[in-house]
Amino acid sequence: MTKTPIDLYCMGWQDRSDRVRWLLEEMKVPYTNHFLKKAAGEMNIPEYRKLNPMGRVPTIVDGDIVLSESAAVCIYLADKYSHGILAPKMEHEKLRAEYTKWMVFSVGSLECVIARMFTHMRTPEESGETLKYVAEQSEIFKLALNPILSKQDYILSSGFSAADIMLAAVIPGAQQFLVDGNPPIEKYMKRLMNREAAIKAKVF
Ligand SMILES: N[C@@H](CCC(=O)N[C@@H](CS)C(=O)NCC(=O)O)C(=O)O
Repeated sequence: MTKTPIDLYCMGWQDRSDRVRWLLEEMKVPYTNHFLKKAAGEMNIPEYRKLNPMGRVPTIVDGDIVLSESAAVCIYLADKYSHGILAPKMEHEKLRAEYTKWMVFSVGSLECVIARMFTHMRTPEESGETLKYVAEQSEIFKLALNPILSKQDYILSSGFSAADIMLAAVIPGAQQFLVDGNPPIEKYMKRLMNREAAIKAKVF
């Protein structure tokens, strides 16, 4: 357990810092939120740029460790503080491999498709193309997610892990394509949204 709280730099409760905060709450690791106001230029000040040269959030400071990229932050924190509970250890090779896949999938496959809905919606034509693309990709994501979530409560057979935090924090961005009318993911999301730590972290 840390002696000094981890510093978590974010813009609000529901930016990509949400998953980090949720994980910290699950592990009961003390942390301090630092809310940066983008409009006031607080992500551009040299002190913050030293922590994250891109001026983005989330970034954490944990002693000597300064880390950004939400998936990397969650991998690091779960390995360091969950004692193998929220992140399978390497000695459980198969589980660890699966876990790593889902941690990377959540941002590398899922979130980068969902993010198009924030950046590629400038005209009605572009919006139509983007929504079609996200809908098609969502069908592909369901091929991977649905069979697993139809037979077990969490993405790993071993139970709840940081991979569920990453997935559940990202999935609502494609609510209408992945969740609505799709019982395996609908039930999964309900299960996760009601966790005490998720509520405390104000993820949803
Ligand atoms: N891949 C990064 C994305 C980080 C990111 O783009 N964060 C957004 C907030 S959710 C941000 O800082 N936006 C401010 C900006 O782009 O100026 C992660 O997962 O942490």
